[in-house]
Amino acid sequence: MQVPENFLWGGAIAAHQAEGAYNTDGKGLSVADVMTAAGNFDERRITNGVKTGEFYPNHEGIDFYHQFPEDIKLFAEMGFKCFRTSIAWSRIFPNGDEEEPNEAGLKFYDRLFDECHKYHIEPVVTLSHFEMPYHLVTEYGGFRSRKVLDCFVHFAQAVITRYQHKVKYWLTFNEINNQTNYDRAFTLFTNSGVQIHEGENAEAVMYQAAHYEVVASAKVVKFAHELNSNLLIGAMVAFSPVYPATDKPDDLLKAQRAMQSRFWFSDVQVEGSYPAWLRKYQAAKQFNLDITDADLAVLKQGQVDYLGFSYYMSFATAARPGEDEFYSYNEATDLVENKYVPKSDWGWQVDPKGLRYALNWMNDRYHLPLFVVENGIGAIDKLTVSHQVHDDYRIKYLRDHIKQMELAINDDGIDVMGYTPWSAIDIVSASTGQLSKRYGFIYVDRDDQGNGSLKRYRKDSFYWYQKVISTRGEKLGDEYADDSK
Ligand code: P53
Repeated sequence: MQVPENFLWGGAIAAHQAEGAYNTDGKGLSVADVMTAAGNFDERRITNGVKTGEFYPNHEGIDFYHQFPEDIKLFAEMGFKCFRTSIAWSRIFPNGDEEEPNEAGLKFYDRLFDECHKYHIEPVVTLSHFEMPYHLVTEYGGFRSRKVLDCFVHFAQAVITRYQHKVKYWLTFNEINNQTNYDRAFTLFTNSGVQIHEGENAEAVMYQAAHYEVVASAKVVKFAHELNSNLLIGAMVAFSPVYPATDKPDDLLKAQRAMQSRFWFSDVQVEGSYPAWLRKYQAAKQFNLDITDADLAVLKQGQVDYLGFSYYMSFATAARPGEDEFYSYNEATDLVENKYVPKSDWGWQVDPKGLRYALNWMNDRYHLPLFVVENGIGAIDKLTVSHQVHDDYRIKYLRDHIKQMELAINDDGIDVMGYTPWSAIDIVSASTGQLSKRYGFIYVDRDDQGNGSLKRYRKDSFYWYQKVISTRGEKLGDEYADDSK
């Protein structure tokens, strides 16, 4: 089985997890710059500004800011057709609310995109990937404020205008639906710059922030379409499907509500309007949201061109005893284990067939081209004395997922634009801040405390992926055991 000729094979990272240089060339602090490192199962702490004596892994990242020419050369060696990264908002608008952009920040991305084009690698660019200017949090409370909607649109207009001839593929908000997990401080903070105060209803705050984001997204889509008809603007959701735990009708209704709760974001971004159930739900729960008729009109004018999504794992849920008629879904409390799928060392349920399900589910619902912009497994890698990394577990994970994607393309007839596994190179983990939770094809010599030479080494998966790309997905390495059957 192969994928089409023009398929965009590549790899993905995000600015804040790789670039480092957190205060270089006029960059302002971002939300990622005030988050400490954690372990496999605890949360990163969010400090009140940058504190001396704390370790902030994103401050140095993997120094991609300075080493990107060498890294892109390695991506080209693997045969990448595209490279997904994000623009660090606070390089361009250090505080987020300035009128004029920071030219030094803009120049950095000119150099980065030019370097990609040198090797015929198409940049795929996320506008907001967990790295909004920290000043927007302290001054306005992040996306709980309509002011921040305008700041984002201003930022997006500046960079889309500047790079329109270098970047064709854009994504607005990374994993905009992660905040369905509104009880987890990390998610609301990284997605929206929102911190919940004592006594506040986090679910209501999430719906308000996300509303401003979908309106901002629509404004950006409209702007880009009017600016240059070559541009393609996508939405981006985390696709963890939520399966019903059993065949009980109540579990099915619960799982359906879970899927509606996780995907109303893309429903709005694709359809240009809110699903009816959600407006009923928000009214019944008396969330009292600022959603105006003018906003609803804006949503209609900015429907996305394609849907990007991440796929790492699947979830399962069961109805609670005494569930009310809303089957309200709270991701922090309503997930159950799925005994049919194994877990990674970080507890993520590994389920390759869920990717084929994801592609079919979104194709049935949205009828838009789909782009797998993240997929991968975080694992501990060992560098041998001869600087090799035998990461057969990563090869197996990616191989099993690519197989399912190829079935979706070839047997189910789904339009998949490309595949950019997470991550092109080892970077700082978003949820834990660890470097030891590695995802890359390229090993970076750095540990969780920030020690190491930052030297890059090709892993076994590097050579494996090179072959996958050069055979258009035909040679997936059948010597690696397949227990997905
Ligand atoms: P890390 C939660 C669930 C699924 C994907 O994640 C997630 C998250 C938030 O961590 O994030 C995406 O590094 C995200 C990337 C992130 C990657 O998945 O926590 O878009 O920034 O690095 C992997 O193991």
